[in-house]
Amino acid sequence: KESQAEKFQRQHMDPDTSTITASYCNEMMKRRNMTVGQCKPVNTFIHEPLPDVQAVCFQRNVPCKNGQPNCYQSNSKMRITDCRLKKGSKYPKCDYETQQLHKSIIVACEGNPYVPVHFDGSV
Ligand code: PAP
Repeated sequence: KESQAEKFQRQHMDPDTSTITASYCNEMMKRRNMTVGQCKPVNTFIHEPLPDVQAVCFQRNVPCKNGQPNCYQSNSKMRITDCRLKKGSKYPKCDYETQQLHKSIIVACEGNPYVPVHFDGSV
């Protein structure tokens, strides 16, 4: 079974893509199985090395959107791509807007080893 850490990597990690095209989100949301059963409405991919993202669990502790205390904000801005379902897009035709950003990320961490399990947002 897929662990929470593996699920985070499937949903949010894409370190090696340098050129983000307009169809990036449509392709990646499908390839990473986020268009199965329903179109996941919003999702962010992170284009930085895995160790750099894992290190965020030991950076600045901030409150999570759901009020839990296990969220951390990256010291540095990271290259990310936000995928947002377009208005009027209806399953199974999941049509996403692709937006490249350079922002500080906030992740929730759990476990031993203490690793990212949820993407809480970017600031
Ligand atoms: P996403 O939030 O990163 O998009 P999602 O599929 O919602 O992915 O999974 C987030 C997981 O992080 C959830 O666990 P599960 O996969 O076993 O359902 C969720 O419980 C977990 N999690 C841990 N801490 C938090 C937190 N502070 N806020 C939200 N989710 C958290």
